[in-house]
Amino acid sequence: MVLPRVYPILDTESLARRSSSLSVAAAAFLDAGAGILQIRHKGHWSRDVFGEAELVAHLAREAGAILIVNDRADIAMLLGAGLHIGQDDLSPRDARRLTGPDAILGFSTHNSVQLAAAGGEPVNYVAFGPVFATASKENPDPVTGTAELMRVRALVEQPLVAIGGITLENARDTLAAGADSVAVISALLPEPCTSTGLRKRMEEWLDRMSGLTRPAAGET
Ligand code: 3NM
Repeated sequence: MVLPRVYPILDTESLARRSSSLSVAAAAFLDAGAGILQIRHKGHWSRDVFGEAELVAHLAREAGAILIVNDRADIAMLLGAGLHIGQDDLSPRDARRLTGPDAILGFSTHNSVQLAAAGGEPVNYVAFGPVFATASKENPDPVTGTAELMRVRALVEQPLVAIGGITLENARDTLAAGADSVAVISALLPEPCTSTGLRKRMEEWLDRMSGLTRPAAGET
């Protein structure tokens, strides 16, 4: 698959802290032209949260954007979305048994051993991080830095999305280190976190990233 260069993650906790919501942020990001969205909800999947996720799924479908759900194969399947799993979730093989062969499946890795193992798993893309320090994840793994990303990139053939502390300032170096895409939570959330602010922030990211290309293999 070809991953859109900017991979926004709608983290319900980060949004709630800024008095925003999944559907408001999703609408603003899609309006700005986002090609992919991930819903990340670490709390209880109440009916209300699911209802909002259904609205996001509808908006994403209308916009022709990819929707991915973090951790929960059941919710992803109910929404007709792709699934992103971590090292402590179902194994990629077991997740695949649920989602079937056609659903997009992403898999988080945090070091070279996990990344190399992911190369042999039935996943469409791998995530690698945290590349930089992050405040958006509880108990993050050690920061890898871009030099480590560059060193390990060739361990997998799948598209690689870098994650963790990515900002407009360091995204260029991250792509140059071999990432196909950058996954972002906090640097996409303006203060105040209004619908207009969210749309403008996403427009700025898409604009700044559009001119950047990942160097071809061997060119780095
Ligand atoms: N996963 P921000 S880092 C959700 O290392 C997540 O796998 C990570 O948020 C990993 O862009 C992270 O605000 C948080 O740093 C990313």
